[in-house]
Amino acid sequence: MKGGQREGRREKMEGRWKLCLLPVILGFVFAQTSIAQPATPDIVVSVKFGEGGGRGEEHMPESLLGFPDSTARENVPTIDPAQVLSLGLGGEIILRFEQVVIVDGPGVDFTVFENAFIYRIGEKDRIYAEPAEVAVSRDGSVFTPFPFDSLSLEGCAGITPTFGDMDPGNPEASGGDGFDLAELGLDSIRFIRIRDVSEIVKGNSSHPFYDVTVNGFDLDAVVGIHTVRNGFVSDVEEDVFVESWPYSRGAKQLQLDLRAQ
Ligand SMILES: [Ca+2]
Ligand SMILES: [Ca+2]
Repeated sequence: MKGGQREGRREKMEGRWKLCLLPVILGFVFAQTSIAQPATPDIVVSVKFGEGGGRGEEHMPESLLGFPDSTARENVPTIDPAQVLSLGLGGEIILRFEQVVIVDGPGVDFTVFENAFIYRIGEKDRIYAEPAEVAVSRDGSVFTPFPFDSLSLEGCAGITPTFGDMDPGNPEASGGDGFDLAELGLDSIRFIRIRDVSEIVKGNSSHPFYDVTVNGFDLDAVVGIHTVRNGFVSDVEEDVFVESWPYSRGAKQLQLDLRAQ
């Protein structure tokens, strides 16, 4: 075999080896960057209560930064103030994921748990819904809302009961309302804003979900399903809220850690 041919064959073999290794390398990178365990938010960035809101305020942020209340069932809503926070009519809350970023994976990327429940009038089952618009953001200032239907409430949070005895990381089983970033064309987000829109139900006695006692969204939990640990998504904007985080798990320590970096 001539030197040139041998050289050519060696390059070809190396090329094949590299091709063989490619899936292994890609698999490793994939395993490193995704998919982390289901994750919950780390920080309540801000809360604005609407009329009738504020119940459970003394238990936040802890009440909102874990998995949903394990005792919640489809006809036994969570009313424990240590588990849910009432936003009130038109109230709003912004949550931040600090340790992970939520990314667009197949299907639902995060689930919002309220205390919607099923009740019976005559022979008919009805859902007691206190709906909210859900919006997401990468940087904490520009939010993109998920569209919703004001009659069917499809696209809102606060319409599907919670199955607290099921895996909160499995949207098929957990209940709650799931949101898919692909619907907005976004690949990753860090902030979730939940804004009560119960007025569209309460203010219209012919609305399919009308109930005179509706008084605003009650947040139990938010769970990120597709998440990536911090540092693996470099293009997510850092925020400007460090100085003003009012409610977070170990807020002070987190600020010190970040400043030290
Ligand atoms: Ca809770
Ligand atoms: Ca998705």
